[in-house]
Amino acid sequence: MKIPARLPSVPLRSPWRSPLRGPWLTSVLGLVLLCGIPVLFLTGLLSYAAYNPNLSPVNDQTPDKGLLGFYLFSWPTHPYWLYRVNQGVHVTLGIVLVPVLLAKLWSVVPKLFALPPVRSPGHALERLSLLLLVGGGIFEFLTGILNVQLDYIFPGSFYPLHFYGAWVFFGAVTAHVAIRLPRTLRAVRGRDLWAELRTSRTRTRPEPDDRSGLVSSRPAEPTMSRRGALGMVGLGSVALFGVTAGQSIGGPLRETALLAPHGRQPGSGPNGFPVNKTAAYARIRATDVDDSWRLVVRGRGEEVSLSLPQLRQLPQHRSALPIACVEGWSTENQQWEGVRLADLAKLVGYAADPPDVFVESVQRGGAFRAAAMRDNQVRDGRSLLALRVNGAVLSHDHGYPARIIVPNAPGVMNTKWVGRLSFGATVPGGQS
Ligand SMILES: Nc1nc2c(c(=O)[nH]1)N[C@H]1C(S)=C(S)[C@@H](COP(=O)(O)O)O[C@H]1N2
Ligand SMILES: [Mo]
Repeated sequence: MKIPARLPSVPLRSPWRSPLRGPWLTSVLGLVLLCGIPVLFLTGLLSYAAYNPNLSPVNDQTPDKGLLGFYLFSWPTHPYWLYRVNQGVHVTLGIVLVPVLLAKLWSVVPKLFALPPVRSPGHALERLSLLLLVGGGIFEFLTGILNVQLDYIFPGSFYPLHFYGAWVFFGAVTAHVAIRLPRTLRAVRGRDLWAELRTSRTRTRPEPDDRSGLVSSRPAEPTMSRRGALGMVGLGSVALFGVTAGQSIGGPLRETALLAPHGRQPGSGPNGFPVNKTAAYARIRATDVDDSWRLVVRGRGEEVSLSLPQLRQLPQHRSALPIACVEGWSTENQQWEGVRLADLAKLVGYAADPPDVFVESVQRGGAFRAAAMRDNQVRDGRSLLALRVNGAVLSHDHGYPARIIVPNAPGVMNTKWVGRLSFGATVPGGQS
């Protein structure tokens, strides 16, 4: 197509002039997102279930999640690595898809600002669904990334925002796919991907205008080929993968996780693995955890108080478990050693079937100072009140004198600087 040097003046001159925009490019990017977003949704729902949010209001304060929480189940303790993998996939995939999401938004931007804004009731409905789609997508990616980067700037807690947002976003995605999939597949088949990847910038032509609203009505000369555009997005994703995945995979790759806010160099020795909140950050005073420290265990009308030497007198057990945080970073297996939660339940009247437990830290304020665990987690022989790790006493930052470690549980359940365990009907508002 020959582009006239001067276009005749038209009432609305589209400011969107990239010759790359068109249904094919949008559809290719859309299909990549279509593969990734369901995985994000599924791993997100599992991650939420892993909190046992029905043990509210301690674990989660999402109001009226009843309907959306229909699928919740008692989070299992087997396999012990499931949460670690689930969260690694969720966070890494979410970050890797960011360039694809941005490119997709760029490719449809003429439609988002199309005029007139509303042409008919049907068109109004479509625009509203696009608002939920685009708004929901940006919201989910933004809250997720901010949380991973420990930027808790959003109002209220991350969990309800990200959880409700996920349903809105996924609902909009489902509707969008239902409406657009045939057109998308047609558009993708309309051009040969391999031919496109061999087309240089100078031979790049706009897609034929199919009234999709994506193709520019007055395209400029290409400054890059479609191959270049897709390559840029792909390289962006690969680069993000490279600087993120190490925080979940661990080992020598931990050093490569440049974007990880936590523990690229967690130090050496038995306690040399990443710390989330340090003792100083959690404002644990020396006097909170000195020789005056006691563990209070409550149960069936009984209460016992144990000093650290007394805890050491109880049978000690080992379990090799990772810490896996909701933020995607995790540690390799650490060798924990301490007292079984089930044995502590026995001390306060639960000889056979230990119940749920409510765990409180000596930490006075701040998030994560308490958590509730279900009976299946208490019953597992690998669930410990750990006193030692990798053959040494716990460091202050890892929760000295005692912390919880439970297989397959989110890191946040592994309360540090534990002060009190309440077994039984002590979970405030519990509805297990
Ligand atoms: N008392 C207390 N326990 C806590 C936390 C906390 O801030 N305070 N952080 C939790 C979170 S979110 C995680 S991921 C793990 C991290 O354990 P680590 O710092 O030993 O790696 O501890 C958990 N236990
Ligand atoms: Mo965490």
